Amino acid sequence: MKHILVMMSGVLILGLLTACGQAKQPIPALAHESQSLNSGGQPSAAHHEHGKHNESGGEAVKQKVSFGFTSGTAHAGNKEKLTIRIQDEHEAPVYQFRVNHEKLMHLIVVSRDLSFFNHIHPVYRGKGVFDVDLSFPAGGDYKLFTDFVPEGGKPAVLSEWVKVGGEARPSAPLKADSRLVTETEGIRIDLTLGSAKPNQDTMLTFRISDAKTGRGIDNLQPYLGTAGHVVILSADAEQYLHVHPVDEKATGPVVQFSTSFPRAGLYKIWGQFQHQGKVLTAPFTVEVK
Ligand SMILES: [Cu+2]
Repeated sequence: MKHILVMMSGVLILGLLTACGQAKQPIPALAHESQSLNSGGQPSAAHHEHGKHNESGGEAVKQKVSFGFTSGTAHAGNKEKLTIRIQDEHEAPVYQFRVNHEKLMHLIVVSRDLSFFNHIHPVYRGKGVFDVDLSFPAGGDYKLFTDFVPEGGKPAVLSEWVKVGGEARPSAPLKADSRLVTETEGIRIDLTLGSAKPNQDTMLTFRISDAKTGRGIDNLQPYLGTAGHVVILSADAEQYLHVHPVDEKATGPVVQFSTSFPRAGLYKIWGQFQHQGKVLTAPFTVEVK
């Protein structure tokens, strides 16, 4: 249980941080502040992976995120402006971020039942503050994950739950797909999972084809600088993985990702690819035994 609490902290142990030693500035309080709890040098629940490469180690520096809505409280169906503030352990802003897959920050938004998924890119306004317009389909709890690389530091994923007002939708309990196939924009995407055992390398193989003809699509475009992106969340949204292809220059019909699931249970997987200017998002639910 303690382990899980540590993972819920939404704070990563990170490498060297260039913003250290910056003068403290008064920071307006924002809602949903994620406090740092993690100090044990444990790998966090969040992993950012490139092929089989895992980032870890380095000098421990804590960072935290605060999320706030300009409207005060977000409401379903409205266009909301979300402000994201990244601070170091002394509550000084983190000033510099590295471009990672063409963006300074990636934001993943999911509903509690993981039926809703959004991957967007906040704009950097300086002094550790990003903002982005977004909207929520229904009232309820949503988890926000910011994915970024502080200059001179390690890739970070900080997350927090936020409440959204408005009528809630009945939540759909997650269950493993009987067939790992989905269709979007006239494109069929099949997923084949290698033997998925907790903490063992597993290959995710996506095959992208024309839904009508079955012909393999071999002219995928790079999406954010690589052949595809995969985001994986455990059913409780505590385990977050962002994986990039083994061959970042692949153009289809097959794109492979290597990862490992941290423990047994249900996971939702979103594969994202780009074809003819359109981003294809393919959701799957799998069970790791
Ligand atoms: Cu992104």
